[in-house]
Amino acid sequence: MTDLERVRSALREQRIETPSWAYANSGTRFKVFTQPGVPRTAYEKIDDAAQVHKFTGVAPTVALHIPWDRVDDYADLADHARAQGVGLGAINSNVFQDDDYKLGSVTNPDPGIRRKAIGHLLECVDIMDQTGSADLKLWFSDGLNYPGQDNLRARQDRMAEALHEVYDRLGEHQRMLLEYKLFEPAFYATDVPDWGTAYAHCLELGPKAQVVIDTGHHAPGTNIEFIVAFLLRAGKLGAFDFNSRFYADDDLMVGAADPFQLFRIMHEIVLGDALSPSAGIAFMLDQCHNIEPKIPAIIRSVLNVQEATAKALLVDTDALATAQRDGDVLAANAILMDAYNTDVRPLLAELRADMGLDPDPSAAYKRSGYGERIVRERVGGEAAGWGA
Ligand code: AOS
Ligand code: ZN
Ligand code: ZN
Repeated sequence: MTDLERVRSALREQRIETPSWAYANSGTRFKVFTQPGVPRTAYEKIDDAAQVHKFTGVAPTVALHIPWDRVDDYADLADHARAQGVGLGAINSNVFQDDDYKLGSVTNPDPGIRRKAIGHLLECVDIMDQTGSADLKLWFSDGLNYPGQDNLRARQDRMAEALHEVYDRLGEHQRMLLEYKLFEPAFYATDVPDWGTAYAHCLELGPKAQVVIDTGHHAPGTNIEFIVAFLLRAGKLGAFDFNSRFYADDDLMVGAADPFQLFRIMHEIVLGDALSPSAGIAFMLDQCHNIEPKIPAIIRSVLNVQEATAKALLVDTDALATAQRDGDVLAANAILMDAYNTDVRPLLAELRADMGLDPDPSAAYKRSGYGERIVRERVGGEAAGWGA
């Protein structure tokens, strides 16, 4: 296989999972801007996700969020997805949107509230059994606003206890993906604030527990590709939540704020041989499109991830290893920058044509008329949950 064939086949194999909530209305704490044509049900969110896959060819699964995507019959939802040409992906739990969780969910000082939260997480595993999903994605908003508010160490014990109970419920082919976030909604201390904490809990739990890196969940200036390299080496990187941030957890389209960072992340993925679906890393988007149309924004994000991946695949790794061994700092950096500065759009357009797709997914989606059709046919969209 020539180098270019290797690049093409890796790109053809790439899989990006889109989040159901990115298709619905969302906003900030100040305002949820409703858009005409947004999905009213989980079924319609899947229909929209299917459009993204139809035009990009690399987004065959959609992540669900419980309770936002609660339905009576999850097997039926999975059948619906299959009929649209997509599958159901990770199940995202929600222990942050209930009055009971004001002081925390699984780390709450009240054992009754902890029980309720764990009950929800176990219910999510029941749902996975019905949808055939392999991944339970956990993000906890648990934390403190004021020093002294609760016992930091006791909260770690409660977290570990809850995670253990849920871990023990996982089926043979299911895993737990633990997401960390520096701050928000807690502003003094978060119970899973960073990759180190998530890693330590996952290590204690066992092989079915892995860390999720949400690219918007770090302090400014954090070297995310270092975290990628570290977790990959330890076999503890489970998934990404891709998005862009300028300030905090902005949830903007991935690759919009810092395409170079996305490239550096994908370079570590390529070096770690972790791009192929068989490597088991879930490349998910976690975005909210508050002012831009949703399906085109998700298509844009998928294309941005593809472009960063293509550039990462173009890095001459042999030459890079030689330059690194020789201590040739400038040559090594130039090799990386050469790949980053390559315009990969023609390569991707050609690849899409080979895959029987339109070379320009954004234009093809626009031409399809789907956007106008959903505006005509859907009245009264539901909010994704944030600030709703
Ligand atoms: C929250 O900030 C996180 O990014 C989670 O991934 C969250 O669960 C997701 O955005 C929607 O559920
Ligand atoms: Zn996330
Ligand atoms: Zn987030």
